[in-house]
Amino acid sequence: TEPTRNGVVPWPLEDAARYRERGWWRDRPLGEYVLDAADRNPDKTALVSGPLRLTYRELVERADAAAERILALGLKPDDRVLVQLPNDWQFVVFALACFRSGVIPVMALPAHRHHELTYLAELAEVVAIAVPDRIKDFDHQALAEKVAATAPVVRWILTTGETRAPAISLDDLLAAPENPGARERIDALAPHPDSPACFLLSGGTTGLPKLITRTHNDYAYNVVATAVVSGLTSDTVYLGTLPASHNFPLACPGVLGTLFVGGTAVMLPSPEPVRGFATIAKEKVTIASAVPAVAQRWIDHRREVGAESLASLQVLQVGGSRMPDELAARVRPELGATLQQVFGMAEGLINMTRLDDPDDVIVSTQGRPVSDGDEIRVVDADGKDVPDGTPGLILTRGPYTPRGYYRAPEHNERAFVDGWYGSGDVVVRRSDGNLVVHGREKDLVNRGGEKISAEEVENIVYRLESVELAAAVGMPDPVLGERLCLYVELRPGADLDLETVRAFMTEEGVAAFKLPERLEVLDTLPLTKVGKIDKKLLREDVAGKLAPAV
Ligand code: J2J
Repeated sequence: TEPTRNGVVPWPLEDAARYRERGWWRDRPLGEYVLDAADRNPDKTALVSGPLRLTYRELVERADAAAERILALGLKPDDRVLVQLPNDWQFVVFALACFRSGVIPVMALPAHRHHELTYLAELAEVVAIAVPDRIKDFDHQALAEKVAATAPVVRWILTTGETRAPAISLDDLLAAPENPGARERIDALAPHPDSPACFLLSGGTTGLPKLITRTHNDYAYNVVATAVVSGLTSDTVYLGTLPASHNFPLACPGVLGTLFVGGTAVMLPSPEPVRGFATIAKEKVTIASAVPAVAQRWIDHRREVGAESLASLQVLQVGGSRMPDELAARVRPELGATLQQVFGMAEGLINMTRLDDPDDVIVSTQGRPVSDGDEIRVVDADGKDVPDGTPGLILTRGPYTPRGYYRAPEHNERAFVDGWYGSGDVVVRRSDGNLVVHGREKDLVNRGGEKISAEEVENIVYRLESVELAAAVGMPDPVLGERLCLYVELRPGADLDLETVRAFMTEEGVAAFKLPERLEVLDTLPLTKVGKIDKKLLREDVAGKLAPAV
């Protein structure tokens, strides 16, 4: 193997050689694919966001001008920037400027607060933070200032909208250039295709999320392979409503896939159906992606408003958490679109149902890998392969599945075995190759697609003096699939209620989606034979309490 390049755990040389030979790695940085699309059709609309529409020419001119401006500011190729931008044009132009200049965006979520951002800023040693001025009544610029104060490497805060000194206006950095001529100069800086294009956050199980380095080579192939399977063409109009820093809307095929093929990407900050449907009708959206809870809301909304507004929608991609078969069966009849189930992970592997699969596959499986280069094993607890039809843990490796997390050698030893990444998902492989997700053996709660690490929540809750023992578990929820329930055992004489826990976690700067939604106080938490808290029992306990009384 080669030495690590900027935190990337390298693929073994023979695998890398095969990936190149097969044409999966094309040794081109991400930005070039978008420039190609722009050269083919410069006047086509590339990006729509609220009132703003950018053609391909305008998009790449802005991105290259922005690349020059951020370099002039003092950022250098391979520097990391923490990006916490909502789904708006600035996200896309800034990401593209980073890909062009070799500056590496670290993809944080708008929901993150100082607990998450401080950690990410320090781990990735970011030199800048890009935030909106505010979202609703939350002041993101103040948040960025707070993070910068504790992370000494941060030199710049870049803010959209109303910018207060010392922050710098991101809107100015991303503005249309007066003299569009940056392209050749930026071309000359083309990042090495094996260097990181961006850092994604793992929906991991450890105390704090791991960072996933995605190289230009691997990520471009992720985009290209999924764009083929999702049938993207230059006629595609893609609606991005999930937070664009998630792998799914960003690159599976998402916004990047759309821009690679010369389609139109439409950004919406929320999947709320009234505006969502109006946007689909106005822009003649052909494909959108959603988590199951959003698909459910759209189906409910469509019952109220009729079908007209969705006439253009051909494909609805759904993934992030397990879609119940009953819900999957309603997509085609009620929304008039082909359902594409997506079982993916920011760590790489993407499975998708094919658009022309039989109904049975589309409705009751989570699809199969998008690339011939994806290798999959399904194994038992001892790591032995199980036959098709038998549930087991999925292991995977391939041309767009990195071989390790950023700066996490110890964790990598457990999560990657001989290059095989174990996501902790329990799946059944059918004889036709399609996977069905049965459950998981990892300690996280999947709240409608947002992943919550139980350990992360517990670590914070242990800071409460009243808490002797804590266990965060998932409880079933009809809409989100799961929500977070916190079990605690208290110190003698102490008491605690849910509001106190939530207020404390908010004070600690934890993203709101990680706050427990139910608290159970027990005299003693049940332990397993080896003395660990018996979470299986707790999950059953809360599920029993929630089940409707017969
Ligand atoms: C069951 N569980 C699923 C599905 C993901 C596309 C789609 C999703 C993600 C994503 C992504 C699931 N049914 N259809 O990155 O590009 C759970 C699994 C998996 C974890 C990964 C993409 N689709 N999951 O959700 O990195 O447990 O990526 O291991 O956030 O989500 O989470 P994440």
